[in-house]
Amino acid sequence: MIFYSNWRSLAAYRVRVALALKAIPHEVVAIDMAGGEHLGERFKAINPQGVLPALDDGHGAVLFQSLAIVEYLEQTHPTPPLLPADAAGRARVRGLALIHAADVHPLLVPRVRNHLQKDAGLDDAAVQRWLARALTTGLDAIEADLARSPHTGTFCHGDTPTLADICLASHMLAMMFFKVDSAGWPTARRIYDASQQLPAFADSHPLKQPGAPPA
Ligand SMILES: N[C@@H](CCC(=O)N[C@@H](CS)C(=O)NCC(=O)O)C(=O)O
Repeated sequence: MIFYSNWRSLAAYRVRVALALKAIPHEVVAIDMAGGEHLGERFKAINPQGVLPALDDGHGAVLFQSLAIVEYLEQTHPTPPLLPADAAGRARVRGLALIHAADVHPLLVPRVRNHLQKDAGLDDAAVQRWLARALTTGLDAIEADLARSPHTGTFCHGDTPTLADICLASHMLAMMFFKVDSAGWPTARRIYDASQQLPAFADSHPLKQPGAPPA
């Protein structure tokens, strides 16, 4: 497998954690997002959307969209499972994951931030308000469900990590990247801290990847 990644990409992070949890051997190809390599013809021949990540499965399929890739890994490498066995549990885990991956993260990505600054003329403070609002309203919803559900355990759904924990960690890392304090969401914070005790999460941290700045 070839994993097209970038140290800072949160979507790539989600796939990196899934690969690590499932201990799937792969080669990493780092794409220079800051230098615009993802927008060049060579990478667009791999992922026509020009975004990270992408995964070449080594059997003729080139996959894109982090959650689609994680679902592929789940089906091809079912152990350990990242989705619960029951339908309601799977829907809850996917729902929690999608609050971040479908509704919040798309508001934070470089092309949207660039558009807000360069085309819409927002200054740094206004962009920061945009980012903080997206992150905190999303985390409000995640926290409310985590706090009310009897299925919440050490992790978002039970005592083993699922796709929801991968996306929660991605959300909390975005809070850190954009300097939004996460102290007001205690269940989410507790679960994020638990995930960081696992090497698959800790070793996948963006700042631990090749090309990342020292801190
Ligand atoms: N929904 C996509 C998001 C992909 C995405 O936007 N990736 C970001 C990095 S986290 C990217 O490549 N952005 C490039 C840009 O915005 O120019 C996924 O989950 O894979």
